[in-house]
Amino acid sequence: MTRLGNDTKLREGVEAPAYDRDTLEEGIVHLGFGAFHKAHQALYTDDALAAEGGDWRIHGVSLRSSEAVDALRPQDGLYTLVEADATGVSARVIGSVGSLSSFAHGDAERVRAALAAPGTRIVTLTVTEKGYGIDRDTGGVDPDHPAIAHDLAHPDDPQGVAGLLTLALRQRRDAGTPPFTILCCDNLPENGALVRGLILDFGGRTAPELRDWIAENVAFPSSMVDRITPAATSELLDEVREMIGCEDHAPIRAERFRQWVIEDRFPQGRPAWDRAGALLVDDVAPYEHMKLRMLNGAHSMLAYAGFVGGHKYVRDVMADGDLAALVRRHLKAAAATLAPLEGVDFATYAEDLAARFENPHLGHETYQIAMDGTEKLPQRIFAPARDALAAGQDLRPFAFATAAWMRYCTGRTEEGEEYALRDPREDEIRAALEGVEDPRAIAETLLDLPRLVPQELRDHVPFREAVAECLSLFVSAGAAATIGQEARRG
Ligand code: CS2
Repeated sequence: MTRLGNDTKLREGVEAPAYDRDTLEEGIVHLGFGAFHKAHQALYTDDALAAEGGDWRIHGVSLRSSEAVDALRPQDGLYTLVEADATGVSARVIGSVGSLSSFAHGDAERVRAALAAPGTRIVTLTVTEKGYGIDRDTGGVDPDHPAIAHDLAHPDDPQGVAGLLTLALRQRRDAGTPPFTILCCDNLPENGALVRGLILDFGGRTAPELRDWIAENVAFPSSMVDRITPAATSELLDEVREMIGCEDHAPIRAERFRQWVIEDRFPQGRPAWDRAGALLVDDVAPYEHMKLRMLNGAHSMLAYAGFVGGHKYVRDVMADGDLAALVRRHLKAAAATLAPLEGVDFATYAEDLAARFENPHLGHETYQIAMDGTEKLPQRIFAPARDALAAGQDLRPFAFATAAWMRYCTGRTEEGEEYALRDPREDEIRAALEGVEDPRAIAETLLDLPRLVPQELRDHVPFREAVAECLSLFVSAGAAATIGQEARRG
């Protein structure tokens, strides 16, 4: 069977790019090319190109692994996006991606050239929370982060996001080329400002005269991104072959729902993302808080409680009545910490989220969401918990979520099987818990890990007590009994 590419004929009914790909140049470099980008920003860009054209095709860059890029190169950048909701699935082929580079596998020069090219007017980023190397306490660089440490020592031969962007901005300034706009698409609060702080600090350390120029000339709009995108599986390849009538080695499957709220600040222009359904606004922060605290907060809670409770997929969690009730409880508690947002009813948003989590056509693994907890919990669980504490609201749902994470951190299933925590601080967590058996002591140890739980929460005895109580029950009675008891508590 032929492989997907410029000249393949697709099965009837499969939507294909509705524009002439060859006539449109590239204008975006995307760092962190992978599943989420393919299911989200590349799709919005595909729709924007169909609506309005423009030289906005994407140069996809994978920073570390080369898998995603290797699979797509022989397909002229074309891949299938399968979209699934409760009513079923449909397939479309996305054409917005043009060139592809694998930074760590021979393409470093190419990536640098693309970042310096005048035609590149936007750099989008999905490098995950841990990819940046931000010290969340200072807002600047974390000098111990491997990529930051490397790039501070070798600013002319960078490997990480901060180093690469700073070098490219320096080259552009020296060449008189206007800077690109940097658009962060990771699940971080006020993500534009966060990345700006990182780059300004990095720039200040490596090229002080550049710092002011960046501060004055580079735009860092924030954005809230949303689309549930499970990691691709090998079954997807078979399914897609059937659906489109040819081989595709790089398909991706996501829920049908999608949302993108973008701060409209693009001095060098942007694709017609608004015509693709994105919401362009002045202030993204309220949307970010809603999504991070409600969707992602509930996701993390259900991932830890679900994983230790033996549920492989999010949809299985939602089929467990007790845990589904706790998901709804969590959504409500998270919503209570939010300032009102015009045009959005948080109760409706919560019900829609529960329905999305129930999606029977999506195999979203709890273990996937459980990854990188120390990078995710601060904005998903601890920030709303701190606000709930300040407002005198119930802290119990946040304490339960924290305890579920701690139970996960013990690294062993109820059947005694060991698993990797898949957290950048995994070694530190394991070392801290070495020989600590008593659940109360485990709770104390993890609550007091440096740079994790905000001081106000650590100082709040009832919060500590609730976490320790939930964790003790997880350890002594097991996940099912703990979840059942917690659900009855309401
Ligand atoms: C999830 C997110 O893996 C995770 O941590 O919570 O990837 C989530 O699926 C997306 O943010 C949905 O937009």
